[in-house]
Amino acid sequence: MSSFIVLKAFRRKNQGISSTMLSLYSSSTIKASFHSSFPPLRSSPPPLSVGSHIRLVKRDHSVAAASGGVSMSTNRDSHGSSSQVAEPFFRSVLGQMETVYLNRNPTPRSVLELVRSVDDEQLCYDHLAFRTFGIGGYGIDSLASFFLDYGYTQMDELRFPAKKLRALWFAPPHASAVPGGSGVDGPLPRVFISELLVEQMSTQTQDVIRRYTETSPNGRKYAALSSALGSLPWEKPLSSEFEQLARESEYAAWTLANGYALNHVTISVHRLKSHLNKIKKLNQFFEEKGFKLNSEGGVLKVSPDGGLLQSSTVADSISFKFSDGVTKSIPCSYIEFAERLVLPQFQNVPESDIKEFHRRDGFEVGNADKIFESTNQEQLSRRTG
Ligand code: OOG
Ligand code: NI
Repeated sequence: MSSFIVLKAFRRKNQGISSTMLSLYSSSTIKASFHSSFPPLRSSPPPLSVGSHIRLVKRDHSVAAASGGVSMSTNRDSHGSSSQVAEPFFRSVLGQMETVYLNRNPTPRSVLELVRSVDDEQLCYDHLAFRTFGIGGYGIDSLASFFLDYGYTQMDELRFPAKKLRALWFAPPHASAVPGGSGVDGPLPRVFISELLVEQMSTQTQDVIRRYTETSPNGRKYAALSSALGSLPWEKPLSSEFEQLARESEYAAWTLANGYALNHVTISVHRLKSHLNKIKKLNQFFEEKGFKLNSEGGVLKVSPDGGLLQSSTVADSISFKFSDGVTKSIPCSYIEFAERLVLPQFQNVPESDIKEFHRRDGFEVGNADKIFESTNQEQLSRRTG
């Protein structure tokens, strides 16, 4: 048994006798839970990068202690044993979120069709992304609870002070994907949820957001349902209120009108099998076909470590009927591409043995900051180059 132990403390509201439970994770459990595709148990811990240890601690909200010999462990990830939402149900909710998204957004629909026409093997989603209002219980947590109940784990926080946003991403549990399954039937995607720091907005903007969230305070309990149905959990706004928000924050206006609807899905580029499995080739392919890619800071967004490469289309517009009867064309959703390169410590692993955990994980503030602009009016009204 390994000497690395993570002590996890969590509270259970509905438990009468013991309100606090401690569970101990041995490193082998961590290996299984740290990423969906860690290899079978090995006698030594996996070669974690410096940042990984910190992430583990953060991820479990726990205290890491180096004390050996404790064999009590809970494998939250073993199939079905502790997930509090059944897999078929979980996947069908994701499928409904995707259906709403595909019905509203023709560009993501054609992008997916085109990729499938070239690459007819498995198409995997790297992540799903959502936006929220960080106020009155409507923030990240309102939607995250659905993913946490399925066994997702909270990972890093990203901050965007200029945009008055913060985000968290969540790693999927180790789940037995349908072999060869694509999209929501494939390997479970990461989840990226952001929230507007509402208290930092002007009083006029806060007033509008509070008006909608406070008059439907229980809407926050149905975030996942709202997303799967594509219905706002609050009343339809006035066009003037949408305009008021749009002047201050494009994100705020988007969220007021689109609510919990899927903001984008991201195609896992490196997991494609054709020549499109290099993001530069994929970008070129779509630009040649006349698709408009988000050009903010350059079409290709590269993390400082060089390992995470991202690009995205510009959001589609949708005709939205406001409560005052005014109909406007407003930004809806987009599709993203992400290529994760093999980490330096795994450079000598044979290509056929490369798994997702060998690659750059997580997100990058600098990339994300520019990807947010995919729904910005400036990008939408840009002419194709
Ligand atoms: C999210 C933008 C950031 C990423 O992968 O870094 C992002 C959004 O537009 O809501 O998707
Ligand atoms: Ni994204």
